[in-house]
This record gives sequence, C-alpha cells and structure tokens, in this order.
Amino acid sequence: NRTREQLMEAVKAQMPERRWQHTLGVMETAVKLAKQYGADPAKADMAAILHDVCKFWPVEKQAETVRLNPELPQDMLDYDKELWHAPAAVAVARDEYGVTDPEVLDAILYHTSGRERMTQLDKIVCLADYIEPGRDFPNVHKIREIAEYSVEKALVAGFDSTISFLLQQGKRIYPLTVLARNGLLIEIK
Ligand code: DGI
Ligand code: FE
Ligand code: FE
Ligand code: FE
Repeated sequence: NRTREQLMEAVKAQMPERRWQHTLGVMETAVKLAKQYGADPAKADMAAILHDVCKFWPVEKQAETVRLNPELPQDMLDYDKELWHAPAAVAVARDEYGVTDPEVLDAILYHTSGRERMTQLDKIVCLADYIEPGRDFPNVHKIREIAEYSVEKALVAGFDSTISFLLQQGKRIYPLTVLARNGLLIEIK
C-alpha cells in the first residue's frame, strides 16, 4: 500500500492544477467537518483525496470502468455523464490504490448523487465538495453559513441548488439524489 503522499502524487498527476486545488480544498473542508460532526477525519481525508480521481478521464473510459465492475451501480450510466466519475473512482481506489474500507468507498461512490440513508461520512464528503473554499456558484455563501450549524440542512441546500440547475437544463435527475434529499429532510424535521 502506498503512503498518503504517494497517493496524493498519483491523483494529482491525473488532473489539471485547478482540479487538484479543488481536491485539496475538499480534503481540508472534509476533515474540518468530520471533526465538527462526528465522522472519522482520516476516512474523510482519504475519500476526499480520491473522490474526483477520474473526473478528467475521457467519459467513455469512465463508463467502461463502471461496466467492467458489475457491483457498481450500473444505472448511473443511464443518467448524466457528470455522475460517472464517482463509481469509476471507487474501482480505481480499490483496484489501483488498495483502498478496502467500505465506508470510504461508499463516500466516494455517492459523493455526487447522495443516497437515501447517507452516513455521516457520506454527508461530510458530499458537503465538503459543495463548499470547499475554491467553490463559487450561486448560494455557496449561504450553504457555507448553514454548514456551521447543520450538515443536513446545508446538504439539502446543496441538493436544492443542483436539482434546480438540472431542472433548468431540462435534464433528468438521478433517483438517489431525490431520495437523499427526502431522507435528509426527514432527519431534520
Ligand atoms: O466533481 P465535482 O465537480 O467536484 O462535483 P460533483 O461530483 O458533485 O458533480 C456535480 C455535477 O453533477 C453537478 O454539476 C451536477 C451534475 N449532476 C448531473 N446529474 C446529477 C448531478 N448531480 C446530482 N446530485 N444528481 C444528478 O442526478
Ligand atoms: Fe465529483
Ligand atoms: Fe458534489
Ligand atoms: Fe469534487
């Protein structure tokens, strides 16, 4: 198994500098949120390092990697291609970098879509991806504020913004994203 530093080098080499800076931001934010909201900071760090490792692969390579691993959710391939880098990263984390922790692999798998019963680690990695310091999209400031007191409320605000964006684009919504939002709203009520 590689050291954390070797792993970071290997991931950095697969993406442009801008996306690496995003990854560093997600690592920092995920560790902070893990400490604040009761998840394992080392697992948050590991999931953050790897979450976007396939983001700049050609989309067909992302899809092929998912197809070659039938245990990954194949139905993501029926939805927007922006979803595909998440399951592809699980295959890479496991098969190339020897990550075996199922909690870390799930946090990577669901970092874009979310899922119905999100673990603390899932929530933290997904939220860190929305609010890391380099992110700039409408409402990101508001979501950062909410994240100071509720990971669930902040994540709902994040999914609301993604779902609105998908609706505006006339795109379909992956069902797990709707289930993730519903589940978080039930937790909050
Ligand atoms: O990889 P990142 O850019 O850091 O962020 P991400 O992995 O959260 O990707 C988000 C993109 O995925 C975002 O621009 C919206 C798009 N997307 C497409 N279909 C869906 C979706 N996101 C969610 N949550 N659900 C979808 O069905
Ligand atoms: Fe991503
Ligand atoms: Fe995300
Ligand atoms: Fe990301």
